[in-house]
Amino acid sequence: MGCILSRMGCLFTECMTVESPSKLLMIGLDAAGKTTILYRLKLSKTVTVIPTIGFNIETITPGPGLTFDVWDIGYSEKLRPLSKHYYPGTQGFIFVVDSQDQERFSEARELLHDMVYANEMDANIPILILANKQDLAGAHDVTKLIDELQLRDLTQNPWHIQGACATTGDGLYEGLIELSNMIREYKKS
Ligand SMILES: Nc1nc2c(ncn2[C@@H]2O[C@H](COP(=O)(O)OP(=O)(O)OP(=O)(O)O)[C@@H](O)[C@H]2O)c(=O)[nH]1
Ligand SMILES: [Mg+2]
Repeated sequence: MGCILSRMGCLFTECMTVESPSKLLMIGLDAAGKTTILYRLKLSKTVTVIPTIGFNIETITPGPGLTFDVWDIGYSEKLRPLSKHYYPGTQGFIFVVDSQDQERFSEARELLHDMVYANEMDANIPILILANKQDLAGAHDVTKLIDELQLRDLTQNPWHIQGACATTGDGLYEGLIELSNMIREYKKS
């Protein structure tokens, strides 16, 4: 009897242990589309956005079994040195790049690599790179962006690059599935 009660107790505890959502930090240059992505995922529609001062936080559930707390950090030269304060507790990064904005690829690359090699960051945190604005003429595809952003140099962190369009939602779900799989492996390690 005691044994049965004890097993029931264990089952009860398991049922009550709900895994908390993974914290994702979303970073990228201004106008890359971070806030548009956040609200596309949250509300399934395109909202009119203005440049973000500070940050937005939303819990999103893009699919069954997928729940994330997403921190969308507005890009501003003034706020940039503060970014590291958002790192603690982060289990995954989303780096958003405007795939059409060739003139700023080197700036985007610098931001990404600075973030990855920041001392405060765990060396194994998975990164999803969203190659956003694929709907625009002249947008670079993921193969070109792997070179432009020098992703092969990111040898410590697992990463995945996904073409996306925030205004239609194309590619966002697929990217988050990959990120979720990488986070599962990361949590095991
Ligand atoms: N055509 C197109 N436009 C997009 C897409 N994603 C975002 N935009 C537009 O790009 C502009 C900037 O988007 P935001 O979401 O404000 O960019 P952000 O990265 O949050 O910028 P900051 O808050 O300044 O850091 C807006 O006019 C969006 O409508 C996309 O996939 N395709
Ligand atoms: Mg924004």
